[in-house]
Amino acid sequence: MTTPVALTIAGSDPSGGAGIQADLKTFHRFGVYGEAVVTLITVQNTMGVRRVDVLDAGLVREQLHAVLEDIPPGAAKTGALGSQAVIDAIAETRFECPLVVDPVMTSTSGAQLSTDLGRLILRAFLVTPNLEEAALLAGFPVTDVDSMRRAAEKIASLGARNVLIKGGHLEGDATDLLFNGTFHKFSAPRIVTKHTHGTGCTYSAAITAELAKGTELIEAIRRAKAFLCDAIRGNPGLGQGSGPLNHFA
Ligand code: PXL
Repeated sequence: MTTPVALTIAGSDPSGGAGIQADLKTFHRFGVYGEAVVTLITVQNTMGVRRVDVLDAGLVREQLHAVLEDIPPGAAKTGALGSQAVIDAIAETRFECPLVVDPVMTSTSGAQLSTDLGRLILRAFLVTPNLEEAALLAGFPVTDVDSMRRAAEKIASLGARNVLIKGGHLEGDATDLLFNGTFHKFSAPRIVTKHTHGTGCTYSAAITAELAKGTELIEAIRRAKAFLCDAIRGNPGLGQGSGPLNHFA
């Protein structure tokens, strides 16, 4: 058995709860060797994002090529990308593995973290928007399960092979909807806590880790969601704001 490898292409969160830090911790938790190409550096803590510096697209491209030519991953994911030039650099790269696009557009505190993701969605094996991101991609409000269905079909029509809309912000159970030609629902009881920093990153990283191990998509999502619930429930209560999850749950 060779060691499974996953790659994240995302921004740095120095507080360790989101971005590449969350992704690497999650890969490790799933027994997957993690690689990380940095796209931008944030200055932030659990109380908010204070600054975002996007790296030069050429520097991102060189990191990506260095990694891909030497230790090719079994699955890759993108997070915050920061500029159209960075998005283009990734879209122009040939991936020999499934690419999960987490269409991070703004941070919870409102900082702009990516722009137009169209070219990348065309390349995506899976896109994982939350309700707000699904609305931006689909072009209409996404506020209930019916509009989640319509948005998932619309985003699939933009070229994504599979679309997982995360309904965690709806009332009631946390229900996510996968569209891969047919619809599949993934539900879990809502956990009430303010400590949800990095939930989206952690979820898509867990799915990517399972894909890197060769797990088929529906089972990968099922395992990732079970882990996410444990990670939220077991949050260490760190920080003065919206704190991180327990990535080692
Ligand atoms: O969770 C979205 C996200 C992704 N990547 C980075 C972030 C955030 C939110 O704060 O800082 C680097």
